[in-house]
Amino acid sequence: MDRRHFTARLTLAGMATALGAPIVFAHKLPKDYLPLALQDNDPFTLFTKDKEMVVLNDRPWNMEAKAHLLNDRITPNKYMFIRNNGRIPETIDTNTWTLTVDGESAVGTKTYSLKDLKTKFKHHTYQLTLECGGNGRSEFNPPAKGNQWTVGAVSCANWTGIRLSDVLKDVGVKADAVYIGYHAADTHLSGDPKKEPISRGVPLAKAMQEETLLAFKMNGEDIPLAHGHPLRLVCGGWPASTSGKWLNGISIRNQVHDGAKMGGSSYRVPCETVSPGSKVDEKDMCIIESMPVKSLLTYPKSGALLKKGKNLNINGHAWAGELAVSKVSYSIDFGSTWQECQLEAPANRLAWQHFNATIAFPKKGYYEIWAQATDSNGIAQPMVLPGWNPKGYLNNACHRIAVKVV
Ligand SMILES: Nc1nc2c(c(=O)[nH]1)N[C@H]1C(S)=C(S)[C@@H](COP(=O)(O)O)O[C@H]1N2
Ligand SMILES: [Mo]
Repeated sequence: MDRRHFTARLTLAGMATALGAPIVFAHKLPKDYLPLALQDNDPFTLFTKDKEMVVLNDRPWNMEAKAHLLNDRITPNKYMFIRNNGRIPETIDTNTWTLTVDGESAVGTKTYSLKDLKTKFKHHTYQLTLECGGNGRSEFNPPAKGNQWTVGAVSCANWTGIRLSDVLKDVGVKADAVYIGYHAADTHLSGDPKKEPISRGVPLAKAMQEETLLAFKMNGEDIPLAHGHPLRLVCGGWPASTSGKWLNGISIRNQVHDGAKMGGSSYRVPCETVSPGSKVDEKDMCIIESMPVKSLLTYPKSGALLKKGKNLNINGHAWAGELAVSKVSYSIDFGSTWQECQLEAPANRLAWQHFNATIAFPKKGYYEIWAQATDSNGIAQPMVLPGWNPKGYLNNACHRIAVKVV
């Protein structure tokens, strides 16, 4: 794992961010000397992640959770997946950080300091589900290139910030605006400063939703470096690629935003179902918007042993993009029969919903528990893989865990 590549390029400010404290005698620090606390660092320490998290790539850093690590009602940082397209910015100075709004803005280009944003606009907190569009990619066949996410590229944290709509109203959105695009401070893997690693966006209607935030806090604290410190766009329920980290710009567009990773097969799927392995023309690809209904069994851990005669309490979360989840069921007979779970209402729109059930097993032996969620439009998760697509997005097949009754 090439962690030196990350730490050796750190500036003093970058080191202080990674250390979580300023280096008091920084002016005495020998040139090219890496502080011990960073030398000993593995990505888990560096990003304060649990050691059970799984690293999928180190250039750029990508890390996912295992299902049982996501059992908390609100995902703590240590279990939150990391998905980066480029290099994490090395120098973050919150005193000089700005957000520039340009494009179809009535007042023209306007720049806000972090302080302006925090003091000028009202603060709001929401629990927002963020799932990578590629979560579940590892199951597709023929396989798709990219991080081989299993089930752990999803989180639901408490995000605090200001409404993007308040800022858009502050500049005034011109009548021909239809979309917004984000710009961020991470850098392209090639090192080319003119290239953005990713610059995606959402239609104006999504940007104007009350839950769409410019966030500066996650779970009550400054957003951790890997998750977009000091400012992040958060668009709950949509592919998490629309939630730009290290945000420094918003462009109001009079056309669909055409930044990096908006075209081709990036975060787009065939508009109509295609047979696995097909080549799909660019013009037949559609941008992923609201994520599909999905659920995750977070307790027990797959492979659990249970004493015969004991009941098993299972629990997990379910989410459905812009929609709510109306029902979650479980099966212990490979989908032949289903029982309904208890399902809680979401803390707010776009937050995942918790479910639980108590299962009595008929006799000793091997079982699988399958969970299936249904959205408020009556659409349920498929039991097997949904439609194949070139980049392996949107796998919302039912999650399954194994249990042995002994
Ligand atoms: N600036 C920037 N924002 C970004 C990305 C990125 O690489 N750079 N990755 C996106 C993708 S593809 C995902 S899935 C989410 C991951 O968010 P997380 O790392 O906080 O879990 O961030 C999104 N926002
Ligand atoms: Mo993603």
